[in-house]
Amino acid sequence: MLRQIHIFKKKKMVFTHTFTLALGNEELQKLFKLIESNIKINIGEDPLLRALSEYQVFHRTLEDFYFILITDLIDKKEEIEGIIDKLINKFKKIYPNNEILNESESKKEDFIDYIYQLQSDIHSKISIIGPVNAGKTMLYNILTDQHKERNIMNFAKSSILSLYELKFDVWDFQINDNYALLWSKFISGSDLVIFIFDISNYNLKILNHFLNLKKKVSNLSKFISIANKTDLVNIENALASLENEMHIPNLIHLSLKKSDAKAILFSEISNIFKIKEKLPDNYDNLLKEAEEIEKESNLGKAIAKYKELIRYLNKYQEFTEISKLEEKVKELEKSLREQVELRRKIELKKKFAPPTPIKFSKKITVKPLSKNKLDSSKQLKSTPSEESKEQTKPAQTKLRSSDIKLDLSVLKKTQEEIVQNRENNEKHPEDKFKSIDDVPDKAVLLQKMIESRGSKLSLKLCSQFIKEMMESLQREITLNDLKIAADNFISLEKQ
Ligand SMILES: Nc1nc2c(ncn2[C@@H]2O[C@H](COP(=O)(O)OP(=O)(O)OP(=O)(O)O)[C@@H](O)[C@H]2O)c(=O)[nH]1
Ligand SMILES: [Mg+2]
Repeated sequence: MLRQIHIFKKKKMVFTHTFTLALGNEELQKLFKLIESNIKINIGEDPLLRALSEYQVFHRTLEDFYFILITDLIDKKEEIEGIIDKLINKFKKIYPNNEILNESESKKEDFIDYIYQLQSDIHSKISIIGPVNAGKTMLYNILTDQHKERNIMNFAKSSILSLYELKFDVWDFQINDNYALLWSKFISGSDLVIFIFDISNYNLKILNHFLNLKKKVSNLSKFISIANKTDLVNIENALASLENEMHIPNLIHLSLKKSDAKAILFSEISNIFKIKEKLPDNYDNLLKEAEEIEKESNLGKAIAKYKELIRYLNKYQEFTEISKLEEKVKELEKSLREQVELRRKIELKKKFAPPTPIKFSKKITVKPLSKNKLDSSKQLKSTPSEESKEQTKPAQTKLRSSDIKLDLSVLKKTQEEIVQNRENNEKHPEDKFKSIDDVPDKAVLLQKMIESRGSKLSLKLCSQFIKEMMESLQREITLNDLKIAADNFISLEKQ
């Protein structure tokens, strides 16, 4: 049975249709990656992929396009190859420009009509087996419309079952013989085998014969067993005594003479094929809800809501809708990241202010540090301002010495890194200048220095920082100050 058709262009899914549920979105993306990395395989069963799931995967490339078909294990390779040929021919006819996404809806409808045609051309087969007089023909009549009934040679009849938008060929055996040799031919190639027997009158040996036949001839087919004519027995007792004798897989019980039989059968068949249900009506409301939240600019909540909808859509394998929402989530996540980044930069800018210890109103000279001379007492000299001299000289001196030590550890480390970088011949934009007087624009240089160290800071923040640094140091900035500032920024960002 043709379950799904997916078309990718480059890495993007440009068309998808699910007749019956098969691969979910994640499996599909994984599968596409595998196919993409192995494009030499043009068509056929890829043993690796086949082992991944209970389906067969067929794929073929056409220029930038990948056509991927998912079918049941029972489907024959030659038949699906024929289907892919037809599909690609139609595709080329409808989309001669090799473009599908921006084309009209009516073209898409034509294409979908055509793939439904292909689905019915495959003639997915349901065969009804069971002992003489079990109720097989009655079941066949309930399931099919018999208008387009055809004879399969002299041993079977076949007619169409329409289930949702899918079509199946149902076969009914015409020979009144439990052991007829033609049973094998009758069963072979079935997508589904329905085994029906009379629960009021059965023979264990004959039941076993049919179960074995199915296993032997068409092991990959799906299977439903029906204990029929429950109107003639006490069903609990009958099932209990059958259970004592043998186990019959996937067993349901009903009476074809009862009015609910048709509904039960349709539901069982839909379930076993995992026929795709239509999206429930409330989907539109759920989507509107998510869009409202997005309008309120509550990005986090909107993302969560859209992701919930994606999970919901996955259940119905509505891939086109899923990709739309995934795009939306990506967009929102990007905006959210930008917001967070902006907030972080603002926070970082606050942290990036000159170290507090050198902020108190003292003049601090930062002398160039050499690798070998990193003694704190020699590196920094602070000259108390007139104002602070008068006020709290002893306390401030005490505070200063410990704070300077703290600062020095940063300076020492940064200085070592600078020397190390030089030794490693790492080129930074500041290397071009001998002194700060040669620098045309300090803010631009600081920005470049930060960039050369692998990060970013806006020009506005750079010039604001230089201004604050000068105010705090109460002197002109040196090249070394800028290096320390840039390195300090990078180390803060890594925290
Ligand atoms: N009481 C009762 N009779 C049923 C039920 N289902 C089928 N029958 C009857 O069982 C008989 C056989 O039904 P068929 O549908 O012809 O059975 P079959 O398996 O096609 O039989 P052959 O083709 O002759 O092997 C008919 O008389 C049906 O009316 C049921 O649920 N309850
Ligand atoms: Mg019959």
